[in-house]
Amino acid sequence: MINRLIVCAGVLLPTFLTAAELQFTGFAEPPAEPLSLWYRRPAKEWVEALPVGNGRLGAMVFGGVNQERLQLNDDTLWAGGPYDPVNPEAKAALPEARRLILEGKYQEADRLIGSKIMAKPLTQMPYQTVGDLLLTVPEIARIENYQRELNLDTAVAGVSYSSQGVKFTREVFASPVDQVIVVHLTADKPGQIAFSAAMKTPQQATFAIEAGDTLVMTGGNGGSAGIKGALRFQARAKVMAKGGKISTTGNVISVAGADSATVLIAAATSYRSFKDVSGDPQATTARQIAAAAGKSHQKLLNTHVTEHQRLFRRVALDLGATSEMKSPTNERIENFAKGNDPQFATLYFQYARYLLISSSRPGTQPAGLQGIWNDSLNPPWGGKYTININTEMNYWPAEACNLSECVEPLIGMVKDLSETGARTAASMYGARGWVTHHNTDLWRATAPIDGPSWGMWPMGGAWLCQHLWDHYEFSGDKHYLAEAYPVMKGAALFFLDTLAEEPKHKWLVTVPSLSPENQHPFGSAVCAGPTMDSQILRDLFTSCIRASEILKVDADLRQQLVATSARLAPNQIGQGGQLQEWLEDWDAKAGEQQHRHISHLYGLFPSSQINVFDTPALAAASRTSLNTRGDITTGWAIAWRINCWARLHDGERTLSIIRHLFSPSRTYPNMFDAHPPFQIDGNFGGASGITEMLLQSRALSAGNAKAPFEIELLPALPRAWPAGSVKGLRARGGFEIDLEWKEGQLAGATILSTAGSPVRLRYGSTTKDFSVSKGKTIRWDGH
Ligand code: FUC
Repeated sequence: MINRLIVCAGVLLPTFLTAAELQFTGFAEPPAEPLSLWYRRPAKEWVEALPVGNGRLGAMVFGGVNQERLQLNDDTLWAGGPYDPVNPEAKAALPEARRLILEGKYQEADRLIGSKIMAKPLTQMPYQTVGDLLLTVPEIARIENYQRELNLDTAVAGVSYSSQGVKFTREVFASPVDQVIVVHLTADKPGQIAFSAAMKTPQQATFAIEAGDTLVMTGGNGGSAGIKGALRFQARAKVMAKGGKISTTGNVISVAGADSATVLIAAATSYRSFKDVSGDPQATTARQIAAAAGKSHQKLLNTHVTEHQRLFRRVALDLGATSEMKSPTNERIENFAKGNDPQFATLYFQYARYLLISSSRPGTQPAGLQGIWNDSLNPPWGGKYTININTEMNYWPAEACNLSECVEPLIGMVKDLSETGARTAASMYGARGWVTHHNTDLWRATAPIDGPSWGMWPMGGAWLCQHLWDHYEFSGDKHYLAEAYPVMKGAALFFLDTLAEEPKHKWLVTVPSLSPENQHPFGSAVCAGPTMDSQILRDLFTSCIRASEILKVDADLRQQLVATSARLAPNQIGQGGQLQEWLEDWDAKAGEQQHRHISHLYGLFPSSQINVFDTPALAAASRTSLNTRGDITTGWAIAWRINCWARLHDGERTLSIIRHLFSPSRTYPNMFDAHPPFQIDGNFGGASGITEMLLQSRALSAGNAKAPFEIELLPALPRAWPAGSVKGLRARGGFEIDLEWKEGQLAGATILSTAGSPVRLRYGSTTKDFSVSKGKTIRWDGH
């Protein structure tokens, strides 16, 4: 009997079977909640473990039987301390760098930028792990019906199995309300819970036990690239048991013979802001643990679930379901491309919403390259904020997927950057306003890093400002706009002071800059006026113009922005029919024809300044560029292409690219996106792409009082999703949309106005204008 079941498991789970696991028997059923990730084996690799988080604190849950590993993160534990990396030689060297570029001497310019303009140090500070909490369970010989799951609807990770007639369960969640991670262990027979708890870390730290039941790890962060560590941190784990006995040996706490047990975990650093590290992690963690310990496990769970569902349940998606949804998640990833599993796309979409809720909440740091989940002191690319695409992509689904609050940490970071970036604008460029280049970190460093081909790009802040404007367009909240406008205006002022006239057409261009991170044919990436920069500036100036009108301020500046906008380099179509990536038609001669970045397609997505209705020739040129670039690339770059093809209304091509993303080479067993390595942007970009297939919204040209916004329904629905529904998506202009479709056609849409703006609805070639007051709904069937 047992052998037969083992063979059965072996067939289904070839990737996880090892000799040590031959003791797993039985066959767990899928969880009742369809929005769950689940597995029949514990995680071995980190990318098999399941993430929980409350925006600030994160844990990766491995679900081991003889040892549970919780790998812990605090989103303010980074290396280093407050610093300003601007190169003091940069300002004097910039005029020469500009001159060399405008004369076409790119390699000379590159060398000068490399030696005099790049930041010191040349790299920023990495995001780091707190360490692990390990719960070691006495050896269990035989495991039946093992199951490990992450319920996206409750934000609880669970493990369950039976051994020798006892059923064990483990539950882990990170409460945004109580600011602790809670681990709850139970058995269905009394006196069965036994384990030893210990902590470990690669950080410099000491360990102690307080009050006989609390592990305390106290440490300081390390330095990096010559910047000294300035943070102190503490992690605490309080062990509580019902029945049984708690004892300690060295720095280990053991529980024996208990009916159930709860472990409360808190972590904090002394970070208060990018310029203040005077916090008291000892007081914070002690207070959080004491407060949580005064509540029952059930109470902690209930408030956690209620707060999670307040955000998570705003959107419901149904793309159809097949029997494939009954398989464990790792098998669904293996089979997606060749099977028919539309519910997996729903799961991927909702997982991204779960990940954003869990990694970016009001008051926390924004989600970085790995969200908040990282087990290393030196993760890939420092686990930082790469703002030439990756951080922006993290927030692409936020507004449309009804998670506006989750954008708050990003807005907070942009405000910080407007402060540090003002220093960089003044001391590096002698300019007003503020600037950031292609990366930033916890300390809000803004000078160009890594090397001229990556860092010499002054547009990071300007692109991020688009998220500030989006936050207004989706909400219509003028009070918020009044706060955001000075930051947007500061970004614009920098360019008014630094744009240069290029000699050929007299257009105003950024210089030095580059088209992220693509080398042009002349031995460098540095250049003047790459297409993306002009597109971003057109959006930045337009949003500043609109905001100043709405707020009735800065009439003179507005005129200047209108005049400068008109002199920006236009989008151009090259000899090959492609959208030109640069000022000159260099595309066909650029070294990497299939480069992962598609920066010049910023205009198509996330911007809508190129679209199939108003600029059909540019949309066609974008299609040519996309075809040259190809579909198969890194995780995030696949996700960008998905959004672009949805904007081009090609549902079949969009789904075919989704199949590349939802495959084992780009989706790890825990559904984290694989660049590879793990980078969370692909998760968010993928969810945004699914949204764009169902709904797109854009502002129409200013002054269209009858319909300042257009919402397009089902613009890129593939044949494989013939029937379905979505509830709760949001659109620009302040709308919340439910829609249903059958046999590939719109069945009906309900549009709630939350800002009282008129709107044009579009389905296929049919459009209809509506005026609707705030709080009222429109029902439309597309005719
Ligand atoms: C950009 C990309 C890389 C990677 C890094 C974090 O530099 O070009 O592919 O995603 O960011």
